[in-house]
Amino acid sequence: NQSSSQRLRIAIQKSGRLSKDSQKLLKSCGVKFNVNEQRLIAHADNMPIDLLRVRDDDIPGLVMDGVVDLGIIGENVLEEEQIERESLGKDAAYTKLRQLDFGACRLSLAVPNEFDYRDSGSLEGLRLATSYPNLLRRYMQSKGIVYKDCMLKGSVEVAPRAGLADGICDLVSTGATLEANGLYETEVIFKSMACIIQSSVPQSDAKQALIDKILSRVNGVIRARE
Ligand code: PRT
Ligand code: ZN
Repeated sequence: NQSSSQRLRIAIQKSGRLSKDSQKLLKSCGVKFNVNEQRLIAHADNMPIDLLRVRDDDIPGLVMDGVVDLGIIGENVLEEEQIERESLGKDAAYTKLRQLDFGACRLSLAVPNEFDYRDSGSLEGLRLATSYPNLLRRYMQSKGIVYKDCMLKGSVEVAPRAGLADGICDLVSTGATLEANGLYETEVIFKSMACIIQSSVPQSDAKQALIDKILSRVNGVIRARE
């Protein structure tokens, strides 16, 4: 059919925190390509590989639906999409080939500096702003804490000051954003790195051989950088 390709399809973030490192990794593996900022697809010159440049949020679903063969994505976004799909009874299968050496961050609970926080029980009945409602729900359920959601795709860190929420659950790397917004981190609920994942759809021998070659080169590149 038209949408299944002989060429290996790899989804990477178009622009954002993972895009440069994703491109650099593939180039270090010997995949030669030039990205045109206007274009969705970049064709490799020296291997039967097409790069699909998309929003990071779309990558797990593209892999789980078998639309692309491989994806490079943050474990936070991957896990969030997996829980979401499982709760809707949608296909959520994939294989994690390996964790990568970039994209480190953590999903944490944070509250205003003046909040008297003892443990996660201090959040009982309160409202929490987040872009990761599924990861937050799984964590709070494991602690037996009932809370209220405030779903925000952006500006999560300003929600308490704006009176929209009592606390937040957001990604943190240096902690500078929390500090700038008068918040402090109370609990890490998920630690994340970028990873490379493969679709669970069976591959032709030729495509699987190419995936194995890419993966062994990724292993070599990361070992050399350690
Ligand atoms: O446009 P698109 O949807 O593709 O991109 P996006 O805006 O959704 O994602 P992007 O590019 O911001 O992040 C992509 C991925 O990078 C995330 O899903 C994480 O896996 C990873 N990552 C690593 C981070 C951070 N570090 C990070 N610090 N993603 C976001 N942040 C943000 C965080 O949300 C907060 O606003 O940076 C701020 C906190 O940083 P510090 O250093 O101040 O603590
Ligand atoms: Zn995104």
